[in-house]
Amino acid sequence: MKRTFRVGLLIGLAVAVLVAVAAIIYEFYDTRTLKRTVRRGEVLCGVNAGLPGFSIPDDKGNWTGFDVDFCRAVAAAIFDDPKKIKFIPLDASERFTELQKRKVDILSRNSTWSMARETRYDLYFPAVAYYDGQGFMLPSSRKIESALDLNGSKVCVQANTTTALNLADYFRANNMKYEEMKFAKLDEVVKAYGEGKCDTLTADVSQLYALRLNMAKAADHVILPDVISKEPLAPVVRQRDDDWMMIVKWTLYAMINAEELGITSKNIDEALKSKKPDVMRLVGTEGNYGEQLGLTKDWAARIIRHVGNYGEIYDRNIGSESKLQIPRGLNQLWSAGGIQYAPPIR
Ligand SMILES: N[C@@H](CCC(=O)N[C@@H](CS)C(=O)NCC(=O)O)C(=O)O
Repeated sequence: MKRTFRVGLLIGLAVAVLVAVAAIIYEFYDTRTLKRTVRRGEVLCGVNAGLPGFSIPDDKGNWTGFDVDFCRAVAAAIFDDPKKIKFIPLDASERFTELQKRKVDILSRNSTWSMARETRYDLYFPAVAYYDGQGFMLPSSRKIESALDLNGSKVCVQANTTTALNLADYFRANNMKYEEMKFAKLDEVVKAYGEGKCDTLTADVSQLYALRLNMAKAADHVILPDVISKEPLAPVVRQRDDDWMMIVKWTLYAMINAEELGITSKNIDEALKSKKPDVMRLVGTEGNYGEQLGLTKDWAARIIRHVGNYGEIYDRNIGSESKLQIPRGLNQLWSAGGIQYAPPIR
């Protein structure tokens, strides 16, 4: 009896160990982010550690911002709960490698879509969330009105960004000289500028708005009208992970289509009763588009209810209802003079 018991116990233990090892191996080798995310019960979202309007935590650790809301929308689509999410701050130098190493499921962090970033890191930028461009900020006391008058300037810039690359291109193309004051961390860039160690600070225009907001005397700094580059900011995922890429891409397109159709977080219940074919396809009362994504019929309705349409997210974080007051510009819908354009859901 005793011996049989011991053998049984040993077999039981061996099975338990095997199951545990198999689970670890499975978890490690399973590269399908959707499956891993659903199993884990939350989305791991890589964000900027602190960029007002885009991604910033308050003193209680509650994150807000345009990039933050995009990840919440993905969580809403999957879990019907925008809180099933963990935000992981990543700085400019580590963001792509951390995504590559699967530390996060998605990077939603003012990152410019460029060819080399897709090829070098095996990543994929599914769709443009925010059309930005690079600009210059400087003290208004300098009385400079054009970037072409910046010849001979000391320029503060952050390393490991497209910003540093464009800066070099711009001055070279215009036969101008500059002294690069490059720092690894954004705090250092801002500090150097604040201490007058450089004549101007360069970054994406949206970031200049955010940084100016934090300055002791915001009104003493101007952002020049010149935009010297294309910075299509987009969420980022890993290549060869198509189910996940499709969810990220169509989450953004669902929000843009919702704005175009006039569906908001406030009127979503009426939209669910609508008989308009394009509204019905978006909110899931006709067709099974969500199921084809591996989600439910009401995936887009969940996004709109919990987080809102593209315009709502824009306005409350960076637009007319926010402190930043960034005009919609290129990010207006194509039907209203901008270039935000989502393929149809059909
Ligand atoms: N869009 C550009 C710039 C993005 C970027 O990382 N900008 C810096 C300068 S404002 C930043 O967000 N730094 C914050 C950090 O590294 O934590 C890119 O993708 O390279």
